Amino acid sequence: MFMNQLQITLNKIKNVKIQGANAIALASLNTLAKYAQTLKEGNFRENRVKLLSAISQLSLVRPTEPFNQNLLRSISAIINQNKISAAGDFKELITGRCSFLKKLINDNAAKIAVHGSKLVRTGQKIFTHCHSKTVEDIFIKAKKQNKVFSLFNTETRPLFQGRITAKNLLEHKIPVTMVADSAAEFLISETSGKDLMMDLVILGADAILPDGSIINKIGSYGIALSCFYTKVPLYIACSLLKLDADGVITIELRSEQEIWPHKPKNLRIINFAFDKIPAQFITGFITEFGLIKPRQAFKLAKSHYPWIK
Ligand code: RUB
Repeated sequence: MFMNQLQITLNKIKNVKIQGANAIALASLNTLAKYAQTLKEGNFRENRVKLLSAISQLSLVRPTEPFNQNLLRSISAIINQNKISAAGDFKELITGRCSFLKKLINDNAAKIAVHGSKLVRTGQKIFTHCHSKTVEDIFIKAKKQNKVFSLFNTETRPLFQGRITAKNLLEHKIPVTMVADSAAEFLISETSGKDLMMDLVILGADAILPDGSIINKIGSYGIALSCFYTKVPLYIACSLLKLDADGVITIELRSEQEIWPHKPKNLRIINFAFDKIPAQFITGFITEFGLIKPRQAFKLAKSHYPWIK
């Protein structure tokens, strides 16, 4: 019965109905905690295999998500270290760890919102891309501090996550202007004119690499390049739990159908979900520990979260 619930979450994550690194990690932890409750007394080996298999499926459903993977890996490490046999103990262990990690995610997001809101000033034109809950929380926090600023964002094709950002921020009475993805670099540049040139760009991240570069929604590289060339500050808002300590990241390739459902037969389509922003283009990271330089991220993440692989 609950197998269905696991499958439902996996499908929602795969189909980007649940999207963004934070939401994916929270959905994984909620599902795993509920899944643990369905374990039956008796077969210790089977319970362990079931849990590890659920963790593995949740970890792999979006390959470019070290945040989700780091958190889930910490749970499989605990399962493997403990000599637990009773199903009741498994349930307690998994539920406890999932609650701890969910609290950590939410506490970190709240701290990032506070640190990030300090960068937002009245009168600014600020740009973002895709939908990042972390970035959205910064703008909502700044609005609650009575700062008056204008937000500009992209549609974020092919799945239009930019619409989620626009709708949510409009609900908080923040003025939003949307542009096509291909207009982003122009808008940020001086050529768009004084009234439209951006003052600040804040993006989210799916992964931090050991050299301080990051992985985020496809299109982020061009936006960062434009910021670098035009000298517009670019900040990345993300928890250091997004560190991919190996630095060997797979860029998720998604279905051709997302780009053109009934494409001509011989047309090849490559649908990259993410791209990479080199560290040199990034002004700073907005993290749970405050503003840091990209080169500081790896050491800081390892020292605060030694359990990251
Ligand atoms: C979402 C995306 C977001 C990051 C950060 O991509 O690239 O910027 O995941 O999000 P997708 P958050 O829509 O393909 O999941 O700050 O919410 O963790």
